[in-house]
Amino acid sequence: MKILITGAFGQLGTALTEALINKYSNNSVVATDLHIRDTFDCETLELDATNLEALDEVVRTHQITQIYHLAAVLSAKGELEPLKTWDLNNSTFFNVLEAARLNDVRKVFFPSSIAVFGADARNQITSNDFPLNPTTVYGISKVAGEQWANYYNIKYGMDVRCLRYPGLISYQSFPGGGTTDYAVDIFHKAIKGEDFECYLRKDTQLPMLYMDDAIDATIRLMDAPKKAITRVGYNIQGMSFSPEMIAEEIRKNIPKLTVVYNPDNRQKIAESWPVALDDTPARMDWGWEPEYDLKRMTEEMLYRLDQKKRTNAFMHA
Ligand code: VAH
Repeated sequence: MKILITGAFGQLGTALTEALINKYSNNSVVATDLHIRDTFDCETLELDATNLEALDEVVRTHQITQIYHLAAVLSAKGELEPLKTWDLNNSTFFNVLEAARLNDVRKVFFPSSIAVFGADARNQITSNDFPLNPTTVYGISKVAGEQWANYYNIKYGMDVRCLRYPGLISYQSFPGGGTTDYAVDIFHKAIKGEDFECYLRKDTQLPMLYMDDAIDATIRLMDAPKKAITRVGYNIQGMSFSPEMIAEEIRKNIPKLTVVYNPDNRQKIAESWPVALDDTPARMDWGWEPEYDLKRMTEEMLYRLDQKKRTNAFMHA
């Protein structure tokens, strides 16, 4: 087992790289990103996934057997430069698929997103088979990614699997350029006793997932026997909440938290996404079962961030 991760220093990559090292071993993981900001307890390389030759060489020389392709521009940042986002998100995934095909890498993981759906999905619990009508470049690139994954599976017998992640909430690192980033930022402000300015309306409900559950789902999906897999893209969610719902939950622990609502361009993106997802196929096919609801996730996030705050204070004392 030799796993290559692209985008290893992103919000998902940071947690997933650690989890894969713990599950397999530090010799089984090669963590890469465009810029190396720190090092994991495994081989850590600088890699530009837009460069097929460089990617092909890493796959070949490290005898990679699985690739987790996490590098991508997220929804909000992606709307600032649509064509560049389309080019980057798609050329990197093409390179991963081609490097995998040319080096007989059988298994590839591609992170899809609730962004594959459009505003017509917003008035119900969105089923896995609901029509995909994305209205962000990020969402369009995720639909294209799922379709290309299906093409390589059929044409070349590869085993590319995708999860449609909701907003991810984690304490290990900040998200970057997403529409759901508020759900992480609010915890950091609450822990510091600062007011929080929210860029979404207080009643904008979205599907969300605590990172531990996202990691569990990813590893469970990739470990599942091929015969259990009935589709390329799986809906998953842990909970569904709005800014005022998470603020209320945090106030059970930090009563003074003040939130000011100042919607910006991300409001329109959020309103084009589902309120909640039906993840029955993931539950039926490979045993998906979230552990964290809003209450437990809030308690865990506040505990972890408070721990980090105390550690930092001690380190700088
Ligand atoms: C984003 N966090 O906001 C990502 C995610 C469901 C949202 O894909 O773009």
